[in-house]
Amino acid sequence: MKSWSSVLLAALLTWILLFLSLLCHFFDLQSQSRLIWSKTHHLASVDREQTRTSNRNAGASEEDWRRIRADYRSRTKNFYRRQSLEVLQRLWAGNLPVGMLSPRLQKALKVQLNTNKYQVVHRVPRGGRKSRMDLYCDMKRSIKIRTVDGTEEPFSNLGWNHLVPSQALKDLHTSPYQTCAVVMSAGAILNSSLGSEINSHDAVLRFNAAPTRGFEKDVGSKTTIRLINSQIVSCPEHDFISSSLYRDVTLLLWDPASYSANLTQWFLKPDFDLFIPYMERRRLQPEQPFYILHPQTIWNLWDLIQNNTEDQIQPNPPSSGFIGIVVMMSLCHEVSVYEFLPSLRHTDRCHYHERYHDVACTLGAYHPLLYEKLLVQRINWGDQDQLKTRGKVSLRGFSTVTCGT
Ligand code: NCC
Repeated sequence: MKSWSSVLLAALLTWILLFLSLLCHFFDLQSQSRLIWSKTHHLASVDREQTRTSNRNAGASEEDWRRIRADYRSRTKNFYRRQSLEVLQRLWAGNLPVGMLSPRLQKALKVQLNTNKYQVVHRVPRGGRKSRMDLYCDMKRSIKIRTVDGTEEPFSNLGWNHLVPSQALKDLHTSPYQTCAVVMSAGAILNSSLGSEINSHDAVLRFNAAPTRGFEKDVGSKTTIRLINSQIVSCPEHDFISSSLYRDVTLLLWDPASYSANLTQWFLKPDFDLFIPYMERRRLQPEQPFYILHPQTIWNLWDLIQNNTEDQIQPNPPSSGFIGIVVMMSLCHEVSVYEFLPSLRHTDRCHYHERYHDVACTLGAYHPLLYEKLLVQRINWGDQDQLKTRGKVSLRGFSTVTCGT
């Protein structure tokens, strides 16, 4: 009797699951079909145009065919540009409700909202209407850029107070740098000719595996600090040990712990194993300034973004871009940020140094990148023309900001 009722219960559960998955599939198809419809519509119109052009060009020469192909390419590219121009204009103006995004991006953002890998304790979104100056003061008050200094468990027990550089990151340079540049790896920096302007700054921060060789005209050649995520030191394809990208610069490495984890829990279970490569590098090259960001700083920045955003943001760490901007605001008097807020050169090409296209690199899916950008837009002191034509945001360093108590 007991076994019959178990069989019945199992059958009932299977039916419910089947019904639910069909339902999900149906809704998924609906949003997908909207996207597919718009894409098909676009391709059909490109195709119709192409047929018309082909008919017109029957018997065309090889030269004509080259021109036709170039024309086709540019029309396909324009489709992306037209679609994202409105998003871009709203980003420049600091007014971008998530409902504006394409179904594909909205879906990615929602998926990322549903998984809470880092057990982030969600706060109620508080909204984003603080004045620019209040935002600066909020940032200055609440952000602490800390690095692992070997004084806390488990690192104190492992002798890390002798392993980490004896000079703190903020003391590497005797006083704050006057002007600093933060150079995003975005594809849109190609053809910018910003290289010499970037080189003119006292310190330049770059990210991960973004190269300068071969791209000097657009991104410059000076690198003072390289901010790297833990994939760089742990994934063999980045060749961390021998690549010249990671030599002769200050390295700042980060990896997210769970939101409320202590350092021992993080040490035992990092996202990617950063500790062994770090110890090895410190042993082999003790003269290179090399720091690990304290994971509390990462979530400190996440809290700041969430506390100043009306939507609930992805419960994942901020992108290296945002982390790097804030690090430089704590080390410099003035900070110029290039191609974080996309310029008119915007493109769905992910990086300037790779032929890989994905709009999520610019607007985010895993990282709360869109909200980071909206926040940076709100603290920009530069003018709209610099933003649109050069992709340049001008920020003040915290040491230049005077706030009440
Ligand atoms: O791509 P990534 O970032 O190295 O870029 C550095 C920062 O530049 C800003 N960016 C980049 C591209 C773009 N089109 N627009 C932008 O605004 C972002 O702020 C970004 O943070 C990262 O944040 O560390 C990230 O790293 C890569 C990857 O791990 C490294 O490049 C090493 O290969 C991540 N990609 C993957 O994991 C596949 C990316 O999500 C975030």
